[in-house]
Amino acid sequence: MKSRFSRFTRFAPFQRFTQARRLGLLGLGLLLLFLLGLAGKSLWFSSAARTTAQQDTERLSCALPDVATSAPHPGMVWVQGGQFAFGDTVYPEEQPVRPTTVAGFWMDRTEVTNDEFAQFVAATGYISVAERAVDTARHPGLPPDLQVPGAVVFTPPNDLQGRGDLMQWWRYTAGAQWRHPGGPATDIKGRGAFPVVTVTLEDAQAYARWKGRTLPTEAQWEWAARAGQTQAGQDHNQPAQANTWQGLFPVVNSGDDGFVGLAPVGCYAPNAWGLFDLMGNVWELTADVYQPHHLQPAEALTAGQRGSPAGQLVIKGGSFLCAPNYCMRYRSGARQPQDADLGASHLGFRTVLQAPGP
Ligand SMILES: [Ca+2]
Repeated sequence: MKSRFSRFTRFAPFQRFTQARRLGLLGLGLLLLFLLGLAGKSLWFSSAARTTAQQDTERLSCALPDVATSAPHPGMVWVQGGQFAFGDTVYPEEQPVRPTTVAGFWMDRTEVTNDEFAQFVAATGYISVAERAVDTARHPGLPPDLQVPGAVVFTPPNDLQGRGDLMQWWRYTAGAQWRHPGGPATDIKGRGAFPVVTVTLEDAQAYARWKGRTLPTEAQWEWAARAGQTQAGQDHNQPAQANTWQGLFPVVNSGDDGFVGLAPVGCYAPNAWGLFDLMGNVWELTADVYQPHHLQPAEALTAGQRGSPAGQLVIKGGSFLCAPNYCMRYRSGARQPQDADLGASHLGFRTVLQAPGP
């Protein structure tokens, strides 16, 4: 199928999720899928009904610790510098693991929320990438339906034909943008505390500049998520304190962690350094251009150094869609490429600030 995705290999790296085969999980997943098929669609309807019920009662905000207004940078956490083993060994792109040193920096304690992004838009009149006509000069030959403004939206499949074709659950949706993250029929009313999604690199950088900040590098993000652990490996299990997917992706999500879809920021316990939701909820943009392996940090190019917000970036942390049977990327060392100018309903960001520590 010719699409914006296949033409630009968009989301093609998702195919690598099947490398879970190495871990013996794929066979187990297929067996479960077969058993689910035997159980018929009643299971699916049951899941859908549960989803609806949970959405009716979902929390729209979670209490965060008070921000000390006397603090140098309210809402940000000081991340001390240190040296750590950058990378992991679960998927090939996380390797090689390299000793890496990161200087101290400030980091948003949560993902940037709809309310925060709305303040930025109100102050600047900013129009996000998903609201603009697609740059066909950058993407020549796109079919007309992919030239309209929009973003990629997760849509649970009604009829799953294996998991080889991720287009079964990702749809380019005209009119999807940060105010309508699921498409024109959706909105963010009452969801100001949810992470802003469908934002691109350009959007995130514009917000960060407005705040006098930047996006984290991959090494900064991973070090912050490690929270003092110098080696990967302590966080290989599906985290209890994160919004991920419980069940068989992409058809059954029990929502045992309290949320089937996105969660407001700060609903789970922070890590040891006071940072919320680094794992799960939404993938987070970094400033680093994606390479399919770990370069030395000195070799890494940021999008700014690259000179244009094109190509693919490293995103980190996994999302509410990460499940053990499909995407074990709710780990500090996990990484994934993301088209820099394509928003998605599971993609957000947070900012960092280079400034003296407390
Ligand atoms: Ca969840």
